[in-house]
Amino acid sequence: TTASDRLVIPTRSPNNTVAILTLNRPKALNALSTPLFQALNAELEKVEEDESVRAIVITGGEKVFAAGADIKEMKDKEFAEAYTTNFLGSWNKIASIRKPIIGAVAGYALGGGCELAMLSDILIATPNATFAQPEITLGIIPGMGGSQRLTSLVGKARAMDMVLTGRKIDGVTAERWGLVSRLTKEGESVVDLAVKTAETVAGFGKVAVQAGKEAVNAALDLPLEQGLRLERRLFQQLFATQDQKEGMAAFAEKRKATWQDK
Ligand code: CO8
Repeated sequence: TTASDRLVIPTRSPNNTVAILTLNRPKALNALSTPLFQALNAELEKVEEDESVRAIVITGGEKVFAAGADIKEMKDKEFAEAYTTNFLGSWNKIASIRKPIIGAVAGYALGGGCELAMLSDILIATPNATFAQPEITLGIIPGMGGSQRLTSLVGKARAMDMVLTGRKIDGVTAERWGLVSRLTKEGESVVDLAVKTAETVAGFGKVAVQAGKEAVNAALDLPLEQGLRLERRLFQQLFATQDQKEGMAAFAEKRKATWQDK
């Protein structure tokens, strides 16, 4: 296979610390077929295990993120098969990745594409990107967090509006609603901005970064009291790391910290 028939193309940032995974099914607007998801999961597993990777960018490039699950693949599915083979259940893999994931969205992020984008830890988009949960127009509903994560991110009224009307929102609105944290400026590449952001994260100690990700994600799952307890525990545990000693010594000595990842 050549690079152009790979469904997910893995590359690296110039300093090698950021793995960039580019969805590559342009003729189908990166529709998320089972083979594409298998390829993405395989790449995620590789980069999760690779010590040199400190942050991950997931993108479809500068034109389209993903126009949803593959409708042609789903069209004739029956309940028994979908249920017993756990159809699309492996999409959840990405939620178990401990390294920080930065999503870079240009163009369509629809249905499963919007849900995949929301699974990023930090989401970056172009102002004219398109986010929607159009499943209702196909006689279904979101299946990978579009009714759950979206509601935590944007609140009930907006999530209900998107899920029940299939309404499209642009990147500017997505940023205003809190789905996206940064927008590209005129002429700026969304992948470059995501890589730059990923490099910033990759420049910090691995232990603290992982703890920060774990703690923020806990806020979406746990009641406040339990979330605060988890945060406090992780916070206190970081005082057992050399990176805490180094980070604070570097501040006192007015120099840049050198992280040990331990
Ligand atoms: N699945 C399969 N093929 C697709 C998809 C898709 N989701 N989206 C686009 N394509 C294909 C088109 O069929 C077309 O192929 P061909 O050239 O062979 O006809 C090619 O991509 C280009 O698309 P268009 O010609 O339609 O391009 P346009 O620029 O005219 O339109 C749109 C772009 C508006 C994005 C349009 O393609 C569209 O509406 N696509 C479908 C969007 C959609 O409804 N997505 C939601 C899918 S449902 C879903 O994601 C459920 C997720 C549940 C997750 C469950 C996990 C457990």
